[in-house]
Amino acid sequence: MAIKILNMNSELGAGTRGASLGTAAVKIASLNKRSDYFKKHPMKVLPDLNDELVNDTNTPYAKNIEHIAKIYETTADAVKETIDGGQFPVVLSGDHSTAGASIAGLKMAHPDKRVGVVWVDAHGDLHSPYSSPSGNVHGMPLATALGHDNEERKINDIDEETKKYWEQLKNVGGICPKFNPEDLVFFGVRDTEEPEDFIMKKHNIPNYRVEEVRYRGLDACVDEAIEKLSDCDIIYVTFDVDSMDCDLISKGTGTPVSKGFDDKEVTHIMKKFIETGKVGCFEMVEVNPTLDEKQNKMAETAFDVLEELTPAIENNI
Ligand code: DIR
Ligand code: MN
Ligand code: MN
Ligand code: MN
Repeated sequence: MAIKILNMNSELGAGTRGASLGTAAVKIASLNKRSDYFKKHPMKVLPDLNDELVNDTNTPYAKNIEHIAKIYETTADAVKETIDGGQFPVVLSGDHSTAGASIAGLKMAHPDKRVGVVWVDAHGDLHSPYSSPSGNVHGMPLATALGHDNEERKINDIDEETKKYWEQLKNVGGICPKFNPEDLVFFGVRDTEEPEDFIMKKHNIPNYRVEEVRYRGLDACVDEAIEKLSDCDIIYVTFDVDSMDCDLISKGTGTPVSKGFDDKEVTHIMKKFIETGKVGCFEMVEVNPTLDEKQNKMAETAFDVLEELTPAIENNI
């Protein structure tokens, strides 16, 4: 299937600004590699609200949530329209908060289908405003899609405004939940907080850690995860670049974490899911070139991964 790139330069969900420059950095990487990737594939730039930030202290347990609620609508609609138009949405976003919107758009396009989610990330992104220690919404996209508040691990007494917008995030497209925790698999998660561990344990969500993948082998782990999602009709794959090892690759991402995958490993993992033919949306997030200590290495690596995965999408879906 032909891909369409949806570029949402969101950065309001991250703790550090600069993720909005991620896609531009990936584009620079492609040009430096003399690739015509961004000429060959149509790209729609979605309006971000980065300049409209007024007061992020209003809602400290979900910073900028009012703006992020608008970004959710825009992103979900764009994903749905792309699918309805017979194209495959590749979402290139800034911070990871948009992933909840992309899952919403996928579900809106396929309301009767069972959605599975493959989350390649150093983080669990399962927080709600009730449980988040940072108030950064990029740590919450899975909770919006799963429709959970994690009441059992409530630490924040959230205000009415946050509550209102949080309900909006969970109900984008008028569907809540978009998918169920039994249809979620993690790869590379290694930096979580207790409220997230609680959810992972409660629902027995598999997390293929870097050591396990290397010990058992990539194929054994991915085959098992594919089997786990075998009852799903359609799969969303998300690639947070901090799933990769920040010491090996680069620290050009908002929350770099050591001991992650290398670029070949993440590519192999995601390619195998794409080869099932069931993937309906792919997203790549959290490149932040302002934090890159190796010039533009994170964006270059992210571009390599994207370029490797694209023919798999075009040929298998
Ligand atoms: C942390 C970091 N768990 C938080 N989350 C990140 O702020 O909620 N997710 N970076 O990608
Ligand atoms: Mn993430
Ligand atoms: Mn992450
Ligand atoms: Mn953390």
